[in-house]
Amino acid sequence: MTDSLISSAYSQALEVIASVEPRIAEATRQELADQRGSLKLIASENYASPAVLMTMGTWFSDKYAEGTVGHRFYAGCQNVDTVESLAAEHARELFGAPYAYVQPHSGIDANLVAFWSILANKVESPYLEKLQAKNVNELSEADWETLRHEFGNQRLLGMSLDAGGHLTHGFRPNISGKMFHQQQYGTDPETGLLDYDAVAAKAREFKPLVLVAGYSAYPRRVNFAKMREIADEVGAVLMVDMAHFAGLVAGKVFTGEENPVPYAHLTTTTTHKSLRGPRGGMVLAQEEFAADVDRGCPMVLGGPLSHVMAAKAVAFAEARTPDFQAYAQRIADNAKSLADGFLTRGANLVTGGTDNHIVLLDVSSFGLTGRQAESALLDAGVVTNRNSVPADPNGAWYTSGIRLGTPALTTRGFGHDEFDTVAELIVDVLSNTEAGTTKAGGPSKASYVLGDGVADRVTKQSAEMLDKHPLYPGLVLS
Ligand code: DSN
Repeated sequence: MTDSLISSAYSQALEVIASVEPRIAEATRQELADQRGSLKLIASENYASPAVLMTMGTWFSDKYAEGTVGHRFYAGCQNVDTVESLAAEHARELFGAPYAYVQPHSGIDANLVAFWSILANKVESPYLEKLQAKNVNELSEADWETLRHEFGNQRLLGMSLDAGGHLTHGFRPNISGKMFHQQQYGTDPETGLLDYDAVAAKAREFKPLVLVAGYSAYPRRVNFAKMREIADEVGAVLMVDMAHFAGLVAGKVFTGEENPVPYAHLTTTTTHKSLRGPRGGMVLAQEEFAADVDRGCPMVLGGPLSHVMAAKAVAFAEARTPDFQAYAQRIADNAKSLADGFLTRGANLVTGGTDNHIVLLDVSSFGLTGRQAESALLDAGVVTNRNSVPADPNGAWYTSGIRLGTPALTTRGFGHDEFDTVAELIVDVLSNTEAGTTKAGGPSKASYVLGDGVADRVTKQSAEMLDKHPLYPGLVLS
């Protein structure tokens, strides 16, 4: 029954779209076919449920609702209030957080809201008091200049991009690396693992206002109790970006000191990665930051995406089920199978393995850059993304690594044996790819030559697994 409802709803929706712009309907059909027919191993992607996807396609998209529940800058927000309250309530319960702000449109927005609330809460300035008291007109140009200086002169310590941190954790070219004086901590050069003593030493020396923990390419768990100890010792605010592993927190795979929510002053996340919700962001906060986070819109954000907040509520309702907990555990188990599959075939993994959802494969032993490896794999229907490895000699564009993640294929039902086969197929492609040359005949970091017949061989083996675990199995488009 549900399958036929979903099939007919999407078939009819595509007819409606085609009547206005057939090329968009066609691209939408093609995207489903492409996703169904490839091995999706991008660690930050997943497949949301039809209920989550459908919730995003409604007239809530048409409503402006700047402000917060009950305090909007627009009339007629009673239904948006219902949606936002429910999404926040589900999020608080799911993560055991005192406060949840579900308006951010993306992860970077969530981090900007968190930065704003830390500055607004912690920077001691008489000018800021005036601003918060809404006596904005009392501020002279000189006052504004002082305020800008005070806000713009704070320190942030985050994990470096090549060690697995994120752009928004103080990477120089990102706004976070410009709005703060920043320093970065890395990982141990021998093991690739976080060295808490080294982080603490750096924090003691640098005395940041904000200590950022969390990662987008670090294949290991983090002890957030230790990170909080470091923050407390130097008087910093601990902000954890759990965008990548929120599903593992919600699914109770990361518990105790591996669960950031009780330890962080502010925890930010996206909702579409391992959490398997709609594309969006969220901030969880301890009470002392709630009022400042609540002013994220309009201080930092534009009007909330009410249709996406509704879909967040649906996704959080899904994530509190035993089924989701079992799914989250399978994500971690499957990552281990994938890592073991590489190790038994002699490949190099950053940190030598994984205990989360990420496997970071160093492709330099194959004589390739990450860019060459990514392209050759794509030719064989394996969708990945190139990624820096610590102290990467090829920089952030060409890189020396391939980042792989298990959330998406785990959603399709792939298990231990299939992930071992995925490792075998990837090693097959990379062992049979050679670095190419530039037009002038020199060594190239981008061009590559994939051996004859490899793509066909790998695609055929993938198809057997993909057919066994179809994406949206009941969805048939007419
Ligand atoms: N784009 C996300 C990722 O791939 O990790 C983070 O911004």
